[in-house]
Amino acid sequence: MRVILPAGTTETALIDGISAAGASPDLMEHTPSADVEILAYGEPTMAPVTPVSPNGCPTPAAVTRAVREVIDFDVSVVDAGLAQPTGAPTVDLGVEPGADIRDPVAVPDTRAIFDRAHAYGASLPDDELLIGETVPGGTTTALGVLTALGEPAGVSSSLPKNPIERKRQVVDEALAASDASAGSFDGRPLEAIRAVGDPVQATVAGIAAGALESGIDVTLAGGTQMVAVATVLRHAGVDAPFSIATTSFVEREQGDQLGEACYRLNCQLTVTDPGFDARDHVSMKRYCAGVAKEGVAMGGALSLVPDERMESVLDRFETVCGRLGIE
Ligand code: AAM
Repeated sequence: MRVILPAGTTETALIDGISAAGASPDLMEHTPSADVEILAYGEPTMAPVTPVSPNGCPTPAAVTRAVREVIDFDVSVVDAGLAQPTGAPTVDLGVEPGADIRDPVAVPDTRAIFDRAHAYGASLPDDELLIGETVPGGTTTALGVLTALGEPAGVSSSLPKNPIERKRQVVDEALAASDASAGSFDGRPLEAIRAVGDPVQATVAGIAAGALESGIDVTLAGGTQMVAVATVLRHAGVDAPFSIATTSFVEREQGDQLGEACYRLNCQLTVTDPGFDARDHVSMKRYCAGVAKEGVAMGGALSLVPDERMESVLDRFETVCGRLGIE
């Protein structure tokens, strides 16, 4: 099994109060670079920080890494618009950081990114792929693309209390800046990303489309950001079957909306509960309180764990947290 991790940035993350994928706005642009180092090496190497939420909850990369230390899988990181250097090996598809979606153009070269990602996905030798993401602000850009395409699915948040009204306001402004409105990009998914999306969406969608065309089994490992990518794929005319695998934390927040969206998009949904509530561990309690919820392919990685090995993953998560200097 290979996990592909497109990692990138959007200036949308800098909007006040929109994301907890970093301790502060100036640290947020390091989050994806650090996440991929944690996945590759077990701890940050070049990145100056371990990504934590403002209340100290560790990045989902720590969970995905814990799974990897128990059941082992291959990882390929794709630079999908990193704003800071990373010490992890990356695939270079020439992707630049995304602009604030309230600018007239958020991802100038969406079509070229999609095409290069498509060629990469189609070329992979694997039978099965899990494709994840790390892009702070990604649930806001997901709402942008969903709205632009007229898909009513909701979006989650790395914050325990989802700032959904603020996100809607930002998306309304973003659509206005592109002379667009809800649903006006129907059938034109790459133009939707160009206007109000982020470079990670273009990369994930391209890799998935290419891989599916080559007959590879694809699981999109993530929550509502992957619902946005699934919508892009369906609007792009991709009709092959694929799945979404996410965490119980996203499902708890989204309720029936998540399953309904997957049903509309004709994709299978797998939800995994890692059983964090059974442990007396500060970071696990924070996840149970709705901090972070998902990211860095966490839900997809957890879906690979046989029931009898989940306890070992939780033990390992405690070890990874200790290594990162987090409770
Ligand atoms: C990725 N790295 C993270 C993290 N994510 N480190 C700490 N917390 C997270 N939640 P939002 O739109 O609220 O910013 O949520 C999306 C981000 O949260 C993505 O980067 C996702 O991978 C996750």
